[in-house]
Amino acid sequence: MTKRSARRMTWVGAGVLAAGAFAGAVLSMGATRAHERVPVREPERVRGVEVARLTAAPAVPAPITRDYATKVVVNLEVVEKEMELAPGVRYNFWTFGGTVPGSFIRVRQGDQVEIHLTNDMHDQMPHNIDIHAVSGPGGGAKVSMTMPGQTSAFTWSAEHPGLYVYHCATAPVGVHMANGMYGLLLVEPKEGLPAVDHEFYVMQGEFYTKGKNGEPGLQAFDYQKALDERPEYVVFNGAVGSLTGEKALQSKVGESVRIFMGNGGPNLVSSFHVIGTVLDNVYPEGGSVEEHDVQTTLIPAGGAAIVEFRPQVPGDYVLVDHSIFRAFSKGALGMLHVTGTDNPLVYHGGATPAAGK
Ligand SMILES: [Cu+2]
Repeated sequence: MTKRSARRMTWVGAGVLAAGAFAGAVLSMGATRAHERVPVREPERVRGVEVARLTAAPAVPAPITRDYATKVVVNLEVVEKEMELAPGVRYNFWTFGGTVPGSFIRVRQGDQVEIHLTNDMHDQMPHNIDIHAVSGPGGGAKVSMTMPGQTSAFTWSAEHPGLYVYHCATAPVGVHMANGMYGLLLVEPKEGLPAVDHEFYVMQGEFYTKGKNGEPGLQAFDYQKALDERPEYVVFNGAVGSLTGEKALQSKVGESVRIFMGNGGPNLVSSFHVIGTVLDNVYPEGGSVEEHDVQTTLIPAGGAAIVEFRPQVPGDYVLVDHSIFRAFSKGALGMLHVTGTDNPLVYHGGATPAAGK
């Protein structure tokens, strides 16, 4: 088995491994019945407790080094706040943790996750959370309905590894999501993800404003444009320019880069592409199967992908939704600025010196 396929096997997990195997294996207490076509999952015994360290995009919490399951307490606060959507354009965002996208949450497969959702006392609306990694009705939505000034809690077992979207699911759900209420939660496989030099958090979402793209001032939400799926803005990390100029992602030539890429929608799917490189590894839809040598990966609304690559020459690599008018006219554009020495054998301008001789 090659190193790469070995890595894939660990991430694929027992359930898919067993796809062709016979069903009906004997269950040992507390174990997962890996031989079932559809795995029978048993919650793990956990020990200890820790509070999750959350991060705002594009930062990602450090990889988990624990080799056992624990109880993880996640303290997440919903805040309605006015912020900049584009230069000169303001918007009243509804957020998880004060940012769009919401705080990045990182847990380990097997962990018991206790979500404490607080709704800021100055907020106007009730809010809740639906986490796509949760096994249970509504993904936690019903039991986390929280009025302003209140806190709710619920607990779930992180059984499936992968990268998951969470979002508000308070009616009207589309409005809460269109105002920025989404984020990513990573359930690391027990073996952890392979080490890389940089991990970044990027999430796409679109905004439906009364005023046309670029119209300055505080902009109200436009329900009809949302129904028609005609956004004025399609952005990464909550604003036009959130990943350009001084806010560009940074790496060096030869370093490996992993992007946890989500799509909050609420309507559009993303054709995610990095101009100037080929994606070495992609976990499509944030799941357990690994693909290689990918140019553009499709990320559904309410979905995610993990992508990895290693820039070989310096320069600016451009993250886009390759539905390209969104990138160059509506905001779905970010930069990875790569420094280091040129590598003319990989790429250079002009003809090959020996050519034509
Ligand atoms: Cu909400």
